[in-house]
Formats: sequence, C-alpha cells, structure tokens
Amino acid sequence: LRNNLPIAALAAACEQYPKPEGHLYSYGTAGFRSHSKWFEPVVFRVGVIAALRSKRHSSKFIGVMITASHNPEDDNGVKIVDPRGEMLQTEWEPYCTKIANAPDPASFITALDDLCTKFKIDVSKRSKVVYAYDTRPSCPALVKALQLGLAAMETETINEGVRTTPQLHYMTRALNTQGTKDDYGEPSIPGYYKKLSSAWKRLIRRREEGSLLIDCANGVGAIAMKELLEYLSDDFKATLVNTDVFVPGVLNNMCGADYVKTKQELPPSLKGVLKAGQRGCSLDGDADRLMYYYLDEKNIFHMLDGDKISALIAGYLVEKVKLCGFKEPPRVGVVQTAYANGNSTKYMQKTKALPLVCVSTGVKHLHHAAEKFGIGVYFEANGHGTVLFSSDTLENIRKHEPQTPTQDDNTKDLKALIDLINSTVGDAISDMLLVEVILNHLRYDARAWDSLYTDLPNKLVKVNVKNRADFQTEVAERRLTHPAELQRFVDSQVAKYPDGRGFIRPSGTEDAVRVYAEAASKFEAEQLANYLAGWTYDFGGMDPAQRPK
Ligand code: G16
Repeated sequence: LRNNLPIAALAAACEQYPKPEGHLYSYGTAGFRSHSKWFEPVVFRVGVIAALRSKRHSSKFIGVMITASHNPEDDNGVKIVDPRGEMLQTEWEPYCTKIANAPDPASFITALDDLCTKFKIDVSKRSKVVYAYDTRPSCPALVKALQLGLAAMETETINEGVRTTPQLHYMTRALNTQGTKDDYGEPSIPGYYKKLSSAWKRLIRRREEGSLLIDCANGVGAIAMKELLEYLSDDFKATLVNTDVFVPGVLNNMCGADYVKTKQELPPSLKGVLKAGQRGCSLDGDADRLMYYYLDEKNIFHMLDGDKISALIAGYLVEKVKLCGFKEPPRVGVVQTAYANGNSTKYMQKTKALPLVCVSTGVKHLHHAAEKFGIGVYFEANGHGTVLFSSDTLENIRKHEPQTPTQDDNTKDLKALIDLINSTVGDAISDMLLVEVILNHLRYDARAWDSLYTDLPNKLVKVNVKNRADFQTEVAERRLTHPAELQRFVDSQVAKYPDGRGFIRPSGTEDAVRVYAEAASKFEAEQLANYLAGWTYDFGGMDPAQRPK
C-alpha cells in the first residue's frame, strides 16, 4: 500500500459489515440509496470515506446525512456533504462506488488506498465529521455502522441526531466558516432557527389573514417546524398536519411533496382540512422539497410546484435588485431540468427575459450551474431548490451605498433575504418562509401567484425495469442514446401531439426508469406518457402482460 491507512482497524471493522453478495451499490443522484436491509456495510464505508474527505480538506468538517428523503420508509440512503455545505465533488463518486462494492476487507483497503493516492490525501491529518439522520426505523443501526467507520479512522465527530437534510448542510458550512469573513451563522440548530426567524421578522410587512397549512409528510420536518414556530412571532400562523414522526409505516405515505407532485392531488389527510383559497404546502421526508397548492372556490385543486416557486422568486429578485440602485446590478439567472414545465421555461425566458440553463436531474448539477450567475435561482419541478449569491454579488451588496430611502429599504431587504435563504441546498422550510415573504410583499394570494403562467398538462410515470443502467441519456437527460430505437419511438410519438414533449431517464435514487410527458391537454399528456411508459416497459425486459395501462 502507498498510504499509511490504519489497516488493522479498517479490516477488523470491515469484517463486522460484510458486503452482501450480488448486491451492487452506486453513488447516484443524492448519494447511495437502497432498501435499508442491505445498507449497513455501505454506511460503514461512507464513514471511512467522509473521514478521508475531511483529511483532503485540511481537517475541515465534512457532513454525512442518513436519509432516503422522499423514498419509502423501508429504504434508506446516505450522502456526503462538502465543507461549504454543498454535495460531494462528483470526481469522488466513482471512487465511493468502488469502495462500497469492494467484496472483502483486502479489496476495500486497496480501494481506499487508490482514493488516497488519486487525491493526494495526507492520512496523518486529523479528520472531522458532523452527521445527522432522519426518522426512519433503520437509522439507529445505520448510525452505529457509520460510527464504526469514523472510529476506525479516529475521527472527531459531532452527532446532530434527528435533523432535516438542509439543517445538516447548514451545520457543515457554519462549522467551517465560524469566525471567518464568510461566517454562515452560529453552528448549532438553535443558530439555524435564529438566523431564519430573525431574517423573517426583518422582512415581513403586514399581518396575513388565515393560516398556512403545512403537511410535514410524517417526517423530520415536523420536528423542525415545531421548533421553528417557537422562534417565529405570532405573525406567522401555521397549522401542522402529518406530524406522526415515529409511527411506523406513515412516512411519506399518501402525503408529502412527492405524493403531491406525482399524483397532482391533495393528500387525502388534507381533504376537508384545507379550505378554499387557503394556502397549503407539503414538505418531503427530510424537508428538502416543497410543494404549494390551494383549492379554488369550486374546490378544484391547483398545484404550485418547483417551477412556480422558481418563477415567483426569480421575478421578485430581478425587481428587487433594480430597486436597490446598484451601479453594476448582479445578473439574475435561472436553472431548470428537463422536468421543468414547458410554459415555465417560456415564462422565464420570454416574459421575464431571464437567462436560463437546463441541466441534468440532481441538485449537484443545478447548484453548480447556478453558481455561474450573480444570483442563481435553481429549482427542480419536484420542489427541490434554492438561490445562490456569488461572492462578487455578496461583496457588491456589502459595499453598496444606497442613494435614496427606497434604495436603502430594498438593500436592507436583500440583505435579510440572503439570511433567510439556505444557500447550501434546497431547504423546504427556508423556501417556504421565502415564498411567504414574497407573497406578503407583492400582496399576492395563491391565485395571483398561480396566474403568472398556466402549466402545460403533464404526467410522470415510474416504470420498473430489469436494469436501469440499460437506459442512457444525453442533452441534460432529454434524449436517450440507448436504447436508440426507443428514442426513435419517443420522437415519432411526441411529434403527433400539439405542444408535445417527452423523455425517458433512469432514476438515480430508485431502481426504476422515469417517463415524463407534457402536451396541450390533460388527456393527450396522459396518453403520451402511457404510450412511452408501455414501450419503456417492453425495452426494460419486463413481462408485457404487466405493462402500465
Ligand atoms: C433526490 C435529488 C433530487 C432528484 C430526486 C429524484 O431528491 O436530491 O435532485 O430530483 O432525488 O431523482 P431521480 O429521479 O434520479 O430518482 P431527494 O428529495 O430524494 O433527496
């Protein structure tokens, strides 16, 4: 071996968590995800990798989050968070996959040694890791596995306990910037609540009538929301539903942001609870996604998804920046994925004249693209997103000398908005406060917000296939390169529908392929999606008798 790894400790720990034969892990869209019964060996190994990542970053804190977010309760996942609170650098992903799949202690240690050599890691440096986990019943056993990996590397650790994913991202950045010019806030969970609630109080202008209904997906978001409400004044009126955090079987079940987005309907538990005209929103299982909705006077459900949230925020920020009177105003831009509704893209580009880029699914892709703007607004249609302010923009705002009271007020607002937004990652709670502030400033109700543009009818279908790796894509996942014949079929079908668009891509978090279609009418969007899903099923080597109808 070329590096001075603690071989005896690593080998002994690895023996305790043998890799199950025949099961392959892959560091995907949001880290490793799988059924929790196969997961302890992976989490143990992630502990070791996180320690090495910290050593690589001169002993800065690295974050580890154990969650499977919107996925079913029996799944679990783990991801590594880099020092500034962003997702793990993508160049490390193949090494993580290789280390996770090493069949025995000897090959595990060789794979770690390769990683150390490739990234010139000085193993003698100290390592520091902060970790947290969600409410899934499998978490305690996985935490034990993680701790063993960290202990084998003699890592200094902070256990944040049951927390939302964005809180862990916040903590990682806050720990690493404490006392520096980039100080992100007090590195504690109360510090997170204080930062958000004090920004909220600086921004909110008038008392809202009625209360916001928040569906917490029976997940960790319920804990965080209850805690945050203690910090917010009476001006924030919220009613929490689906808060059964440790009741088995209810996490994300018939509720939460993913349910709302995929079903395009109100969770059954909110029926009769959400009143016509009242705003409601759903978090997902680890509170990093947000979906809004309302019922009109005829009790018809209207969804305000990540695209609508992005349109509201980007449109507002463009105007806000103008009102501040900067000599050189920061450039506001938008990042979307292939799932963005066609009419949202048109609205941003044509109505608002905003620069826009489309990237592959996964926050890591959106985040990096958004960093290229002065102010980058990124959201996935599923409600995962945030706003980034470049270091030049932050400096520009800090130095800015407003010339009029209006410019002064707006600059103060912009500074408070920077504090309100959790820029490390999509944060449903911070995003929700942001949306509420903007609606409050613009005097919009849900209907006024919804009328920014009309969504093209669309449908998303999940298709189980034998091997999702058989499906490969290009152009930010909008086209399949393989199977090429399936892409030809998509092209020929889509061409038949007015305003038609459709694509097929393998999921990075589940063993499935996703099919998306949109068209001028609901019937056509559903028909197109079902055709494409049926063909995907056949190409995926499944029994045609079980094709989706
Ligand atoms: C994760 C990622 C998101 C992605 C979603 C679905 O969300 O963080 O960026 O949109 O998975 O990904 P895929 O379609 O590849 O399965 P979450 O909320 O589960 O962390």
